[in-house]
Amino acid sequence: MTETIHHRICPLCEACCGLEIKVNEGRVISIRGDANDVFSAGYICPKAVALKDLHEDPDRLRTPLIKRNGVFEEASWEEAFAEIESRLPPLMAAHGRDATGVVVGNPSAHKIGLLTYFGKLARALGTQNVFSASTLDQMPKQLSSGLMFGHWISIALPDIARTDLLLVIGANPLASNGSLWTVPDFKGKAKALQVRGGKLVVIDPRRTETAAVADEHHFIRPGADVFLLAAMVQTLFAEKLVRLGAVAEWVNGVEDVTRVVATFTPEAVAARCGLSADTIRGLARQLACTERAAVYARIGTCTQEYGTLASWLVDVLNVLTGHLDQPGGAMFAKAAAFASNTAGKSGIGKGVNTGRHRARVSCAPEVYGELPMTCLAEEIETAGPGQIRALFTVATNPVLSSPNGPRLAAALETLDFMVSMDIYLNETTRHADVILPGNSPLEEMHYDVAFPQLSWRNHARYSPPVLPRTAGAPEEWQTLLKLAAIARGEGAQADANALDDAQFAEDAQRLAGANAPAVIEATRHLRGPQRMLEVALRTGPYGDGFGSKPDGLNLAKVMAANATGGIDLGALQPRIPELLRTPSGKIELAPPLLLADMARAGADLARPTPELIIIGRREVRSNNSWMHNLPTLAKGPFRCTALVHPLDAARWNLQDGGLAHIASGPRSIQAQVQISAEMMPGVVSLPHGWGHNLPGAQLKLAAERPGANLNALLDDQLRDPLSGNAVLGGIAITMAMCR
Ligand SMILES: Nc1nc2c(c(=O)[nH]1)N[C@H]1C(S)=C(S)[C@@H](COP(=O)(O)OP(=O)(O)OC[C@H]3O[C@@H](n4cnc5c(=O)[nH]c(N)nc54)[C@H](O)[C@@H]3O)O[C@H]1N2
Ligand SMILES: Nc1nc2c(c(=O)[nH]1)N[C@H]1C(S)=C(S)[C@@H](COP(=O)(O)OP(=O)(O)OC[C@H]3O[C@@H](n4cnc5c(=O)[nH]c(N)nc54)[C@H](O)[C@@H]3O)O[C@H]1N2
Ligand code: SF4
Ligand SMILES: [Mo]
Repeated sequence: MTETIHHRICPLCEACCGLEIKVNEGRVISIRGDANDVFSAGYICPKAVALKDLHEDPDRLRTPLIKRNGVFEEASWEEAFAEIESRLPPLMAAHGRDATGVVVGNPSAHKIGLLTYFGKLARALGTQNVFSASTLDQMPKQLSSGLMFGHWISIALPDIARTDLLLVIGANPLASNGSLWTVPDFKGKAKALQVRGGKLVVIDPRRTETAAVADEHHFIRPGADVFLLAAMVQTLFAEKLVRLGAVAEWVNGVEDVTRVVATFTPEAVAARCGLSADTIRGLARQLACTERAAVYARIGTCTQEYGTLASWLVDVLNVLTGHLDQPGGAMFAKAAAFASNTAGKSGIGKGVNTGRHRARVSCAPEVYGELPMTCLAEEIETAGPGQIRALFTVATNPVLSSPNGPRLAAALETLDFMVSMDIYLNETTRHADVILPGNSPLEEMHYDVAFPQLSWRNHARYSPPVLPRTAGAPEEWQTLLKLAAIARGEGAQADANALDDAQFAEDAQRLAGANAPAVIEATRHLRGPQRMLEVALRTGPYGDGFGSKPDGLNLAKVMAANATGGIDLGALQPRIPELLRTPSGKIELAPPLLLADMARAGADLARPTPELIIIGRREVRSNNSWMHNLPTLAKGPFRCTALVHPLDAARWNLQDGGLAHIASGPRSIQAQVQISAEMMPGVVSLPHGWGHNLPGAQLKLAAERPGANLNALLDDQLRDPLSGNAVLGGIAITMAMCR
């Protein structure tokens, strides 16, 4: 066999870099950046190379496992589905649909099959117990964007190629490679901004890798972003710096915002923020007085008690300074496929609602059909109608990734039945009765469903499979369809492709109405996500309209461009009012739900700051909880360390390299101390996703240096009440050396 070259989008983080992968005799021999990629131009980070390790990892599951008498045994796919069929329907018959629950995790956003078919399983179960990593992450931004612009995917992102001032709050794209913002090579783009005379300003309780390359960095007390942002908005009004610019005629609610921020003067918030009033005013003035400027905020501002308010105020700033939807400001992508904010009537819509149902135990409102992940344990533990007895987990590891992981682990043990779709026997899936493995990303075709909606530039890139699939292994969308069929009582025998044809016929009817027969006929040669992609591309904003716009895109054209780096669809373009889907057809600057919540923040302004608090951290060679078993990433210095400022180390007698006991309320962990002047005094930083020392997991390499589980320390009862998002930082702790 000869060497072949393949082009594939990296599925390991939101940057979606184009890779060039060389294969010989069925083995990957090299992975590097694809210099011809129209979107990422050759950029990669060290994780890309680990795709080879992931593919070859001896611990990666390749066959289903069934637990019998407490021991996992390898099983055929038929046996695994038969086991599920024998156990799930009787449970549903006895206890009802809400006795089931389903959790979906982060890697599903990087697999088209999981993303486009997960909903079919959730619908077939018919349960209100739907959970995802979104409520450990970006739900506040989804909610604030939905309330302001009418759709959760309408998230404004910096037009970095043309901006002259970028204010980054609670994000570290140099380590994370960007989030809710697909921007490969942030560092190169930030450098270009500086070369053309622009400025990068970072606000973070740690002098991060991003802060280190910035022109200005300001420490902020964790959790205080809502106050900083409100005071910046207040400054704009007080100093008459408000300028709505091009979107002026599309903005509702400016007066309400003026009123609600009135008491949040820079002086009033300074102490709580740990920033001087002058600094806060200066930030507002810079933003207002720079022609092309944008505010971008991410997980540090979402995973806190006022996550939705902070996410909202970021866009309030972008609107009030005339930077929303303007070149060089905060703009909206227009994706070629699956772009809900291009569907239906242009410029107006139903808007969004929350609380259509509520969590049984906590009464937390549903948001976009989901309940807070931090409600999962209590929904399993608490007896009564609707108690979760059977759980599906799909590409998620909440025992490590969700606050109070040990409580959740104990709860999972009490389930009557648990099925995990995952590639590892890990801290979460060890609790399952059946594990159904997904395929290596190299074995599947891919097209990003979510990230082109959040990209720094519009593009369409398709990746064919690089390597053949293990014989007999279904694709993950086929597994989801089989599980859905079992949940509907149709049994395990049904053929996944036949199920797909039937479902597609229904979908086509819904989407294309009278044209459904023509759409079905035109896509007869395709199946699964590939068929959905063809329909999405052709009916999308750049599509050929199934022939009505012959120059437009279709799957064949996008596939053909794989060899040449994909299709570039140009720089971001203004999209207001076309993008709006609010009932008013306006930008809702002052949604009542958010205005009302400002009183909660106001009442909290004077709360004293604890002496020592903990926040999270990301490292470029790690990814949430599941890449610590890959040799290329696991080597090198130990990364799960608690960064402590020298003053705090002296005060609490903490020694560099030593093991410290960290306690918060009744919970505690032990972590290695690393003294670092990068930290704001009084703030400790520890990465999440570690703690690979739990019995029953099969992660040989990760277990050698397990690290500490930050989420064993965090309180699962702390949430942003509007979005249901977990609070993952700003938690009071005490620290002392272990003896
Ligand atoms: N304290 C703290 N906790 C956090 C965070 C934080 O900043 N601080 N961050 C939060 C954020 S932003 C997120 S997104 C969540 C992530 O939390 P999760 O959604 O739970 O994601 P991971 O921890 O990455 O676990 C991914 C799981 O998917 C499996 N997997 C990987 N690839 C595949 C595949 O191709 N198919 C299948 N079926 N399974 C696969 C892995 O084996 C693993 O079990 O963590 C959150 N938790
Ligand atoms: N290498 C790597 N890349 C990743 C991941 C990973 O685990 N590893 N995870 C991926 C996922 S799932 C996501 S969601 C993204 C997240 O992407 P980012 O949002 O860029 O995530 P972080 O790197 O954790 O940066 C968050 C920053 O917020 C700061 N911070 C903490 N609390 C506060 C606060 O209260 N206020 C302010 N202003 N700042 C605060 C932290 O110090 C940190 O620097 O990264 C993705 N990319
Ligand atoms: S930054 Fe790294 S992990 Fe993220 S997509 Fe690019 S190569 Fe993959
Ligand atoms: Mo995330």
